Amino acid sequence: MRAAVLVDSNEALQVRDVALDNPGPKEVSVKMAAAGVCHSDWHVMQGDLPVPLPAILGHEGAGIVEQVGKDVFGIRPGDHVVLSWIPSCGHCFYCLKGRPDMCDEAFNIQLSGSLPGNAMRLHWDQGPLYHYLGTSCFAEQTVVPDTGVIPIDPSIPLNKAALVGCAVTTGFGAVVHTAQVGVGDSVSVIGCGGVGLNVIQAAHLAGADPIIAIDANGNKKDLAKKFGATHFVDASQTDDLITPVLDLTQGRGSDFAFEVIGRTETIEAAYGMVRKAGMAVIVGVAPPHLDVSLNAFSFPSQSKILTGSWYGQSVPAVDIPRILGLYQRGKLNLDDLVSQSYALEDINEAFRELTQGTVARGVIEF
Ligand code: PAD
Ligand code: ZN
Repeated sequence: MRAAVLVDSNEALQVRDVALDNPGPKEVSVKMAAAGVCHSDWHVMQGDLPVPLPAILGHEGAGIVEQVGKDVFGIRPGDHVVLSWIPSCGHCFYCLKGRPDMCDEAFNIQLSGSLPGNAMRLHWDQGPLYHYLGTSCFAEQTVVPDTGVIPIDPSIPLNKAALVGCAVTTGFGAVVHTAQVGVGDSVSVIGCGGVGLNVIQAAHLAGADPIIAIDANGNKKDLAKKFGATHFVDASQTDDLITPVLDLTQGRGSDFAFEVIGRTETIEAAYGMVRKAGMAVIVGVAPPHLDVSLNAFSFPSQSKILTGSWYGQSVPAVDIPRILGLYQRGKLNLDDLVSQSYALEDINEAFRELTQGTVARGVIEF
């Protein structure tokens, strides 16, 4: 089968022939239909997120089940599925605490580049070939843990469903689970890419107002407004992102701010633009060696909540069908998220357009 391999950081992806084993007892093989192009993969390509290489990237995918292992129940060949990049184990401390987003086993497979139990199902003629986030869906087929496939209604187009594997669930969950935004709350969102647009549309669905979208690419203004932003700040025109938010919130700052880029300056700005006792939610993934600088006195005196959100703090088996139901009933917009489709052979072009900020979401279609 064909797959996009990252051999080393700061290199282009190589579309190569690779081999795939049959699924193990608790694994599922999936014929991919579509895979979204997420900035997290780009972080890996830049060397900003350490994962074992060479690996097949891609973590935002949907497809059709081909084979299931002998101990898999409830998933059958032919099922349409979305992949989850947190295949939570269900029995670690965090899963039992109701926080599968923090699952220890899922973190371990992210670091080891394997499937649970150190299983390696990918092979090529150049030595080891690692899995990525338990998904590796920039490939015609993949093998994933059974906990990482979520069956969906087969009438939903798979190129739209794929985005619910990461961008939509991450943005939606940051608003609905992490921040719990309410009607009339003011929200600012720094970064209007595939994930940020979903923060905006979930905030709109939750009844937030105003919703202040901020992006350094002025082309994102129309998109942000289409997804529910009430105001847009062009960050290429100012270094001061805080004053425009204060101006739109009676000088207080917004109730919630979401950072959806992964840069230290914008994380600091998100904390700065939140009102006293408001909440800043960091969604963007910064390189692990970077630190941010925040005023120490402000912690007690302003009592802001600063938190992160990983995969939208979601329970994928519950949230992915929930989000797709909202799409089917016309409440969430997935159609305008898929702004560009590419063949697997054109995957480097898809990443080039991601970094230029010209797309809402690019999708590889198989
Ligand atoms: P994207 O490339 O589609 O969007 C990023 C947006 O940020 C673009 O619109 C840029 O124009 C804009 N931008 C970049 N730099 C600046 C700046 N200095 N000031 C203002 N705007 C700027 O990325 P994405 O939406 O796929 O991902 C965004 C981040 O979220 C990225 O760090 C990714 O790794 C992270 C992410 N986190 C999770 C999670 O679980 N927390 C999941 C998925 C992605
Ligand atoms: Zn992602």
